[in-house]
Amino acid sequence: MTDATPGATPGTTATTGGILAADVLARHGVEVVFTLSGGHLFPLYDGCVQRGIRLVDTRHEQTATFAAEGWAKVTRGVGIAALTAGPGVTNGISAITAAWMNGSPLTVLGGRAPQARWGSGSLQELDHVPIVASVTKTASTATTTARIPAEIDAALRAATTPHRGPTFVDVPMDVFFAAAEVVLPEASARGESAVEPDSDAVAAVARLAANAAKPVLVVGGDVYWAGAEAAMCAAAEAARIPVFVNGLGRGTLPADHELAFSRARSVALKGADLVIVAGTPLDFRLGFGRFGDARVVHLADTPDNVSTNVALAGSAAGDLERVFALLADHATRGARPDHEPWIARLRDEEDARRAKERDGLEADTSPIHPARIYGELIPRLDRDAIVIGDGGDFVSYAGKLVDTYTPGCFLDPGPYGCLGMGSGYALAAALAHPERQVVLLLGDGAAGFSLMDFDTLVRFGVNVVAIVGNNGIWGLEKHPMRMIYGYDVAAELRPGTRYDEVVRALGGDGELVREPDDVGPALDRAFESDGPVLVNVLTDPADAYPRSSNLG
Ligand SMILES: Cc1ncc(C[n+]2csc(CCOP(=O)(O)OP(=O)(O)O)c2C)c(N)n1
Ligand SMILES: [Mg+2]
Repeated sequence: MTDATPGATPGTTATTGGILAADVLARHGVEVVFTLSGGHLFPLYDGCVQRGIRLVDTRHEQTATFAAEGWAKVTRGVGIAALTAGPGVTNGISAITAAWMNGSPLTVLGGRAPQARWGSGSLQELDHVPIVASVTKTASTATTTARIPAEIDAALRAATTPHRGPTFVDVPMDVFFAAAEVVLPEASARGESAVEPDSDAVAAVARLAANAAKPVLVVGGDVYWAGAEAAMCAAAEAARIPVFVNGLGRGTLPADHELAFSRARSVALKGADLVIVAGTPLDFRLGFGRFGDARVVHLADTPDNVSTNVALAGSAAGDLERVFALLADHATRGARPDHEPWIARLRDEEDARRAKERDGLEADTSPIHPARIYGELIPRLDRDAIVIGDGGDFVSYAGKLVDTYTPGCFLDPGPYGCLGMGSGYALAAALAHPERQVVLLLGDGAAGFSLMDFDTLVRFGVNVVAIVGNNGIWGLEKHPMRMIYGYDVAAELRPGTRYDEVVRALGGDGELVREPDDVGPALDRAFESDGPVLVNVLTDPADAYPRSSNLG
């Protein structure tokens, strides 16, 4: 070791692999690394301590990795998870896969058995790279200490370059502990690598929009990741196009904007003559891109992400902020049919459907109707409250009933649909935005995947209000199985389990609610309380969320 002086000036320096890794993270503005301890990672921990990067240690690598993805979702910066060799990395794979499907910028640093003895059967000796390769943009091993900065720098750049996604670097233990002299790479500015869209393609899309009488714009997560919400809003306003949001696109147009719609979605998508889908795949959430007789346009952040599911009337790929800026420019110049009758029709539909929701929101039946919980929660939410949904039917109600006004404020697992992301996302949201309300909605089934990580929420002293919709069943599986087979199996949980007492035992707070009128006061107490609180609401197991399909 030539120079491992704590606080040595970054630049040309001879220092340990762990400090080199931390230097690169710091240059990219990384403030927090989510992890769970393992000896393979000690040099990285030491580097983070030397360079002032906060280590947040969880109780499961799945939570650490979801927390890193959640950090990305609530900050739009890269999230970092450090996972120890072997089972540490494999425990993170569901969360890495979720980030892959969500296009979330995530870099996972893995420990790895020593290189010098590779093949001799060291503890936890596993080649992670081929295992994670199919769900990451890049996956590599830093084979020498001198390579660590370049490998991690490349991984961070790849993760944050559109189309964003997870990247992976593992570092053999002996390589991590050793020292090297390296010139550290310069960190790149955010968005530097965004691709300029083809202006002719955008002009063709603008012509389609200008000829449509009943257009609809569907906005997804890549608009959020691109920071393109203002440009999108300007384009929608200039072209007078009704907007629906999808996934992490929620909040890019505030729910109370005059062009924002949600409940009228099925009517709009069936009745439209043009559907422009921006920054989200034409997947099961969007009927695989088939919208009645409408022509379909796909706007994506890279050419590779333009859908091939359906014949498209038009498409454009590249920096979505630029795409919308160009569309707005075209819309302010040309003539177009009057969209106001179409907008008014959708507004009538929206209002009628909202009016029908009142019964559920105000239901005073016992056992409690899940919608009643939202009837109590919604008026207590700030405009920038971060709401996280981890569960089945209980969370489907939230997806429908909770309106989002601020970007990055409604977090669901995305198309991978992995239960168990809740505690990790909540941890990250509350650490990144300690001044905001963070509400974690949990099905009782979903709660079982990560309830132990309320210990982490307690240790880090974060304010999270968790609400369990406790129906004693895996509702989103039980009801559909009954419909198909006339009976169900493997769908029962124990009724009335005291998840609130689990959280109390871990050092947080919690209470049980059995009656509808007690929900509101319990939520008031939870929002006033310091640290994590779990409000365990016993709900009606007979209630099934009305849906047409859950498998896609
Ligand atoms: C990791 C994982 N395992 C299983 C599933 C399948 N699954 C989807 S919804 C659901 C039921 C969720 O039950 P709960 O959280 O209690 O919510 P409820 O539907 O009862 O409101 C299950 C098991 C999944 N999506 N993810
Ligand atoms: Mg349940």
